[in-house]
Amino acid sequence: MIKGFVFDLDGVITDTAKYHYAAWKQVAHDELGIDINPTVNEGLKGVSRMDSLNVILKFGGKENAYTDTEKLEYATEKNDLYKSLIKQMTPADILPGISNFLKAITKAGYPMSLASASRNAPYIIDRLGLAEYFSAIVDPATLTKGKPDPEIFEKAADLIHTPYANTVGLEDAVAGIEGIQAAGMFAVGVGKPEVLGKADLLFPDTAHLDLAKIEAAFTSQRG
Ligand code: G16
Ligand code: MG
Repeated sequence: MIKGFVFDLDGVITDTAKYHYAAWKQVAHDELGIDINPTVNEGLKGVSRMDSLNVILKFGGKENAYTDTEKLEYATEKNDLYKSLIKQMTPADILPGISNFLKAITKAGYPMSLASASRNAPYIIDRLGLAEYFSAIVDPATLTKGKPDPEIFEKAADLIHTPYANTVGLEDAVAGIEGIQAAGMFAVGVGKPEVLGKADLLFPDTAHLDLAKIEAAFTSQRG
């Protein structure tokens, strides 16, 4: 039986990707002379801040052009810009269906925690007015590896004291689905079958998330 839920943030609860993209686009153009596009942006989703910078530098053929100190400066500049953009977020930025889905999970008595790679996650959850639903938020600064490693999902489940085999993870990215499954959890995907075909259960978008369907699929696959 299901004992708890762990959630990704970007792409599942809200769309922060557009703000990350706007901030990286500006820093990449102004500071690095690299023009990124939506395809590059896809590769930044769920990826940590410094790893995102490395993806951009690789795309621009400048992997070895900067010192660690310079890279830290650019990452900080991006984050300052990003923070100024997310200041405008409100509960209207919660993705469709998510508020009701979180309410249904709470009503059913399952604990929830957040498995986001973003160091800004607590601030965003607060801006969205969703703090009451999450018992815990993983601190990405404590992680040694990024998704698809299962570490972030294991920490999220540990924080709500649920055995991995009885924990459901929600994700919109392939690396996230892989991490959830590597932790032995039940992976619920939000997105297209061509991309997230490996998920244990897939919904086309957040508006279609349905707790009863998740419980039924979990029971039929795991008992
Ligand atoms: C999110 C975004 C990534 C971002 C990462 C780190 O991951 O998808 O694009 O680079 O967080 O964010 P920050 O710079 O705020 O620490 P997730 O795991 O919520 O999908
Ligand atoms: Mg995501």
